[in-house]
Amino acid sequence: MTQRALLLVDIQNDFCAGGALAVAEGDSTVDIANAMITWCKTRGDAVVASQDWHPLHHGSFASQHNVEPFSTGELAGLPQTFWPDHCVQDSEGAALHPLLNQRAIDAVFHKGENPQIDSYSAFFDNGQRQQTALHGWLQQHGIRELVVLGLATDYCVKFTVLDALTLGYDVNVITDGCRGVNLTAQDSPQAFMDMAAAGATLYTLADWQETHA
Ligand code: VGL
Ligand code: ZN
Repeated sequence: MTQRALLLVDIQNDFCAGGALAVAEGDSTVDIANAMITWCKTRGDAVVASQDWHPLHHGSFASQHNVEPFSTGELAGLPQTFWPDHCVQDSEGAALHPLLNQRAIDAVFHKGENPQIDSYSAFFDNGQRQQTALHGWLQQHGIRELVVLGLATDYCVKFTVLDALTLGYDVNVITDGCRGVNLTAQDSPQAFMDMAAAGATLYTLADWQETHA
């Protein structure tokens, strides 16, 4: 059997209720994440997580440009949505959700540390210029298959999944373990379609458990 890892994307306070960039029902990803963690640990799969981890004056923050949050512009020569200040390094908002079973996580990978460029994918920044340590870690552990869930469907989950496919991983997405920002209503359904079209296999938690008994 190929080595597999569960990849938990950005299940952080700022993307959950009361957070700076709260995603509707963001907290509801936690129970699904914990169920998958238990499932994976039982089988000896690795469990890793990404964490959006911005310096105080990150260029993706609307506050840095004196523009309204959720307005659009350019950063590092790329189209950029400017976000409320969120996931500032070492802040409470950047912490992983307190109910997430963090003891089970084997390694955490930070992204978005370079103030000049945003980083949705857990593998690369948005310009594909620099890489996080995630791919190297997975390679070192012989991992070829990923199960992905987390926040947000239409940003970090989507770009993480697309990069993972490009890097050659077999990628499964647990759809009910994801929630989206949905700046427009169709963004999350569209993101799931984009991931599937690129080669990801979509499951609900129940589907996954039934088909992988
Ligand atoms: C994310 C917007 C800005 C995410 C991170 O985790 O999906 N979205 N930073
Ligand atoms: Zn961010």
